[in-house]
Amino acid sequence: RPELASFNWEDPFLLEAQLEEDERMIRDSAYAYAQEKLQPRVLKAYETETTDPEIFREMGEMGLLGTTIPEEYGGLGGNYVSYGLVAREVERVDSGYRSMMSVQSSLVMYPIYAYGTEEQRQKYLPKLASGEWIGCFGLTEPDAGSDPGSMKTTAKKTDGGYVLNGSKMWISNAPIADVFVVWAKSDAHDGKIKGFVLDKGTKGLSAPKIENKASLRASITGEIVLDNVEVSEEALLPNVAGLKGPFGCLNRARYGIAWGVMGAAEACWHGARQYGLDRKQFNRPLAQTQLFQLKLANMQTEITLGLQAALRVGRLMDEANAAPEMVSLIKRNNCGKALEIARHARDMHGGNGISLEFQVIRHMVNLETVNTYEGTHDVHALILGRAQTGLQAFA
Ligand code: TGC
Ligand code: FAD
Repeated sequence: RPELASFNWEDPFLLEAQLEEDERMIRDSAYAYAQEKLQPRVLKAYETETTDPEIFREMGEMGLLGTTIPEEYGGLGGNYVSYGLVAREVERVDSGYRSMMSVQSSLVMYPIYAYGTEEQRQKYLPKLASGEWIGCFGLTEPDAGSDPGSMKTTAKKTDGGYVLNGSKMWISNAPIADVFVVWAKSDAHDGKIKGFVLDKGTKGLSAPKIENKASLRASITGEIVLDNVEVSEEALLPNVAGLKGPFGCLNRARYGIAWGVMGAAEACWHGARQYGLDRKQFNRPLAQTQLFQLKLANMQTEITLGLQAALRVGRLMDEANAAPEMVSLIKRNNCGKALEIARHARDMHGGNGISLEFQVIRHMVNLETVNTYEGTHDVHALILGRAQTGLQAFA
């Protein structure tokens, strides 16, 4: 009879043992950076709704931007499992910080790398990898959120370039961005959606900040206004057309989110467990009550399953064998479960749970955004519904 293995409550399925040495090293440096540099400033950033651009420089120095981009362009040349592990550690502190990082890596560096010219790669990627430049990704519009195919932003062909008109809404990093990846319908490409890379300071391009967010307050969000913005042919991302351009980026960012939210959920779970051990009511620790333990068991179960699923999809991505629907499944499940876990953790902290000092309400409110952006919980259900019935339920 084999020896009975011991149970590690924090890592029930021994995820740690399923990682390679280099993956653990990248994870460890992300953990150290997030705990030492981000955790001490998150409360103030959240309270005052401010984003410190210096964070991009720090992340760049730590190699946390462009984890999967080849080293020749300043990236780390790591795999998708490493990228997921970084997202988990950063979001263990705050979803807003992970958002800053994943927009830069998956939504700005990736399209320039995958769809851009060699000149565009050389011009933008090293500075984005070092954090010297900050990037943003403009797909959503005031009247085109879940349905980006109905966007109104246009690119009209001129002699030697294009004129862009339109507006984008809810764009992470936009007010402090140096580089804008913007998607528009191009008359020179049969009205198909094309990507453009714009530089800050281009005439007619502005990015006003959206104030008073109750969620994701440590990550700055803005609009992008394009008022007769003239660009040369060099701004066009030539190697993709149609919605599959932005979706190719979203597949990667959504995958990272599936790992990231598990970090936020772990922070809430560990916080609730410790609170229950420390706090006594009715002459015993809260953690000694059946209801409290039931909630902890549910958290442990969902996080363990969610992380294992994210690792599985990461391994398939690294084999170039992951379907977008797999990403929808884990993005939807892990966001929904993390939000539920954060809400329970908030409740388990009682009155203290509404104080920002105890972290859980910040995670809870942040996760409302994460459950909505990059495809809402319900939109991913419709993607999965379509995949198994063959029937399109969007429109
Ligand atoms: P549909 O007909 O399904 O597809 C149109 C074309 O796109 C291709 N495609 C994909 N390609 C690669 N990966 C995917 N995941 C793809 N999904 C679709 C598809 O093959 C087709 O190609 P082609 O060549 O045949 O034209 O398009 P639809 O208009 O019916 O789409 C419906 C729906 C709901 C699936 C889609 O529009 C959707 O996913 N909506 C959600 C929108 C969204 O996720 N927006 C995210 C904005 S960015 C953001 O939120 C960043 S926050 C980041 C942060 O701060 O961390
Ligand atoms: P809507 O599409 O109007 O959806 C509203 C509700 O209707 C949702 O519950 C949705 O599930 C439901 N719904 C929609 N269609 C259907 C349907 N067919 N059937 C059933 N239910 C449906 N976008 C970017 O391009 N770049 C960014 O960097 C970015 N950052 C963001 C940062 C923050 C803080 C936030 C809040 C959003 C960000 N977004 C960004 C936008 C985000 O992707 C959109 O908010 C999201 O895709 C949803 O679009 P919407 O807000 O227009 O909601």
